[in-house]
Amino acid sequence: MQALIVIDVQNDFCPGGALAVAGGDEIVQPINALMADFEAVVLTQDWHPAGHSSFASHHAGKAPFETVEMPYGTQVLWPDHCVQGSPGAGFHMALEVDRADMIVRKGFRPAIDSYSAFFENDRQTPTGLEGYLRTRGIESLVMVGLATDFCVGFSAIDAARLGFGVTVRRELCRAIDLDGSLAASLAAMQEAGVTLT
Ligand code: VGL
Ligand code: ZN
Repeated sequence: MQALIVIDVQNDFCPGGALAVAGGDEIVQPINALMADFEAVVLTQDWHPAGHSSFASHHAGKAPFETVEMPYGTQVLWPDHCVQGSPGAGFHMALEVDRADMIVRKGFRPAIDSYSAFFENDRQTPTGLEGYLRTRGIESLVMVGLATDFCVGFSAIDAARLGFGVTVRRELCRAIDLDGSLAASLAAMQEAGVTLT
């Protein structure tokens, strides 16, 4: 069984959003078209409380895209984005959300960020997605969405580490590309055994 995992196709990651990824909206229709080819469709939704610790605004003297040391490691600080219940946290209006079997929210704990759909940024706290996929008998995953070098990359690497077969459809992803983060993420995905198309 194969699942399509659609990562964070939300307004704040599309042009006009708080953490806009260039071309983020271009992938929506092709992702919709792909949904019919899969036995399961899962969407992820970045879902932060106001004042989240990954927001630069929460750290005095820090600007977006600077970093800070957290108990779990280095954290990039972001503009406020995907605040629970806000329009920016909503899915892109053209995304066929009704076709999803499952929607996984992540990043809702105030003190820890969560790029991956499987584990928060401590790489230990599970989101529950692994259990959902395994109990449905799903063994292989195709991943698409935003952003290639953060949430897609971390999700793909964790999924490979958990033993799922993982393909990332690069043409159906868009990247933030902060200080070489795209090249680093692609190399790490390849190293983890993720198939990149
Ligand atoms: C993401 C930065 C912060 C992503 C989410 O979806 O890639 N990036 N939160
Ligand atoms: Zn976020």
